[in-house]
Formats: sequence, C-alpha cells, structure tokens
Amino acid sequence: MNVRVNHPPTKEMQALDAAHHMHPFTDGDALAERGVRVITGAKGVMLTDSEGVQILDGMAGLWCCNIGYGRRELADAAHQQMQQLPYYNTFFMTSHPPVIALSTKIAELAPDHMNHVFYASGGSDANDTNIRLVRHYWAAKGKPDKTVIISRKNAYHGSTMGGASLGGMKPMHKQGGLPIPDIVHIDQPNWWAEGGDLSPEEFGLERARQLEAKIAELGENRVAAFIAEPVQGAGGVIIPPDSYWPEIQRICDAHEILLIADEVITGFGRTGRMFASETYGIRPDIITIAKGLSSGYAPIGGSILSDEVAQTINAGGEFYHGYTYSGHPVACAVALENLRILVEEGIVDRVREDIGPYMAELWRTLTDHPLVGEAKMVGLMGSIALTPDKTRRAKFAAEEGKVGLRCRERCFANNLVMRHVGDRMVIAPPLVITRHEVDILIERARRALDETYDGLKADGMLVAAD
Ligand code: PXG
Repeated sequence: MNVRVNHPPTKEMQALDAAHHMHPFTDGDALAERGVRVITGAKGVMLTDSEGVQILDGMAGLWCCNIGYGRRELADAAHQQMQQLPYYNTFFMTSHPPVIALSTKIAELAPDHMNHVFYASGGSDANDTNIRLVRHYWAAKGKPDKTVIISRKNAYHGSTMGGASLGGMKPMHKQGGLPIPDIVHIDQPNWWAEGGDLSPEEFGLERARQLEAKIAELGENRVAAFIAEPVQGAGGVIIPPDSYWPEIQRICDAHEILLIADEVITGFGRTGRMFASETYGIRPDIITIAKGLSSGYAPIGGSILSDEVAQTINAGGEFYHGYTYSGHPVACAVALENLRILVEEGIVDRVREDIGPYMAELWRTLTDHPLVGEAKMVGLMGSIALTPDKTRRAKFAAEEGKVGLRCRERCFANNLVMRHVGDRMVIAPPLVITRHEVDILIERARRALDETYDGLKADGMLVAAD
C-alpha cells in the first residue's frame, strides 16, 4: 500500500488535536490523556494510521463507506464537478445537472411509489426536514393537529435538536432539554435484552402493538408519523423479530399515520437490498438517506418522498425550508458515481447472495465463545451480545458498557475496528469486503473476545447482575 508520509509526527499531531479539536461524542479529557489514533489513509477495507499500522475497518467508517476506500472514480467526479460548477443552489427556481441526474437515479432505485428527493447534508438535518415536512403535510391536508411523531427508545436519528429528539437516547435527551415537544417514544424490539419469556415472534408483535396503543392514547387526530430504523444501528444492531414490521405496517395503514423509514445506515445495500424497506417488506411514505448514498466520500443526505407526500407538499404552497447545501453539485456528482459503482459492480446482489451469507455463517460460530450470547447478522450488519451467562441472557454486574468497552479496546489492539454499544459489539464492514478479509475479521474478533474473557476473569468481572 502506498503510505504517504505527509504529516507531522504522531505525538505532535496528538498534542495539537487535544489542544484545538473538539471531538463529537467524546470525553475530551479522557482523549487528551490517551492521545488519538490518527488515520492517514485507506484503501478497500483497510485503514492506515500515522505509524503505518494497517487496521481492518469493520465499521465502514461510521457505517457509511459501502463501496470501500480509495475509489479513484469518485475523486475524479468531484474534481470534474469542482471545475465545471463547484457550487450553485437549488433555491429560487434554479437547478443544475448533477442534482437532476442524482434525483432521477434515486427515484429509479427507490421503491416504485417513491420518486422525489429533498436534500440535506447528512442524516440529522434530513430528519429535521422530516419533522417539518410531515407537520406541513398534515396541515396542507387540513389536519393541523396531527403533529405528534412517535419514535422508539434507543433509536438514533441524529444529533441536531430535531434528530436527537426523534432519537431515543436518554443521555442525549439529558443534555439540552430534549426532546422538543410532540415527540414520544415507545419500546424497541430488542428481544435479547427485553423479551423475557416470550418467543421472539410473540415479543415482536407485542412491541409493534405498543404503536397502536400509543396512537389510541394520543388520538389518531394528533399523530403525524411513526419513525424507525428498519434495523436499529447505533442502538446496537437490533434486528427485529420477523413478526415486527408487518404488524407496524398494518397499524400505520389502519390509522392514517405516515411511516418514515430512517435508512441512513440500512440504505444502499447494507441489508442485501438497495433499501431495507425491501428486505422487511415495509412500504414507507418517507425514507431518510445519507451515509451510503455517497459512501461517505462527500457529505450528503436527504429524504425520499412518496408521490402522494410530494404532491401534497407541492400543492400546499411554499414549504419554507432548505439548506445552503441542499443538492450540493459536488456531493451530488460524487453520490451519482458511487451509485453507478454500487449498481454496475453488483455490490448489493453480492451482499445478499454471497458475502453476506458467508460472513453470517462465520459470525454465528462466535456463539460458541463463552462470552457471546446471540450473534445476529442481516446483509452485512451484525451484532453480538456479550453476557456472563448465556442460558439466562444475563447482564454483567459491572456497569453496562464496561465490558463492551474492554472488548472494543481489545479489537483495536488487534487492528480491528469493531464498536461497542453498551455490552453489544456491532459490525458493518464495507460491502466490498472479500472472503479472505472476512476470515481475518472473524479471527481478530475471536482473539479480542478471548483476551476480553481472560481480562474479565483476571479482574473477577465474569459476574452476572442479579
Ligand atoms: N439516522 C440514523 C439511522 C443514523 O444512524 C443519523 C440519522 C444521523 O446522520 P448524520 O449524517 O447527521 O450523522 C444516523 C447517524 C455510531 C454513529 O457511533 C452512528 C451515526 C452517526 C455517528 C455515529 O453508531 N448514525
């Protein structure tokens, strides 16, 4: 691999980073004490750090680098577009070729009834758009009281005021006085942690029916929409029981509630179909997109709207909403090239028919490890539940997340990026990962699990909570 040494020494960069760079979702003092790992390059599924060490990126960046790193074609697309037209806006009756081409392409790839795109710069602001959009939609239909959006606990829908309010992360709500009004949360379909004695199918139905109960409690005339990730990603890759989504769909249809599928992670091939809505038979009114839309090569997100939603919005007068970078030409050109590669190279079909099943089979073998309870995977996103006692699906006596953090650190020490969410480990490698690289990933994960187990044993932490 071509490693360019075009940066200051690692120690110097770490000091400057600690002095001047405020990191997202990071305890700044802890970071300054340990020093960051500086990533300087990447190719395929491999990252290179400032010491020249190669790390297997089991998280595709932040669940986004679907086509892998280092694709020259995307750099060329950006280069050409920057020379041709680096910026122009899409406000006030103007447009440009890349945004027209990208919108046409997304409409072709999206479910048949969804042919319109409103752009943002990422997933959070796209979900902010969705809040305003669904409320405007119902007002335009003469039902201005339909303003409440129902979401789920432990959901992640972004970090803006709107996105974090839609999300169901308690620690995020605590900072900044969230959620904003008229957003409520029901329970998530996490059978491993919350299923009790119910079968997964019974539990899936029970959790879905909380939506119907919540609509009844609030009154159908008050509820605008239900938003959910088809598979909760940042919440720990919670793959719902098969009974869950058909029941949610039935309830939304029966009660005149818009369904927003937040496919920021699951979109563009992650579950083995272009959208997870296809994987789970969901018929959304709105799909949130970002991440895999450009494989992370350029910041771009948006909302794909059904024909009915788009027509209602268009007929409802001016929608006073938009961002300077809505439909940014360079980001659109990059996304378009990314989608060309995704389609022409058959990357999504390969996830469904080859590399996904291959990895899922190896992933499931991890359940023979004493620390691993369930090991689940759909397409190329998966998770394992760490437990001190798998027969009882027990939690650790230690504070939740402590064991997961230890495991993540052992992964990193073994040059594998695998994240933890509480005491679940999550994985979502670039979709172009090869079988050989999957073998390496599993081998490193197993080694990290062994080392975590040994460390817990030595520290007397293999103890279940009561
Ligand atoms: N919706 C979903 C489902 C997401 O996963 C967003 C919206 C927000 O997108 P932006 O582009 O504004 O970040 C996300 C983002 C993690 C992690 O650690 C996950 C996300 C972002 C950052 C970290 O799992 N998801």
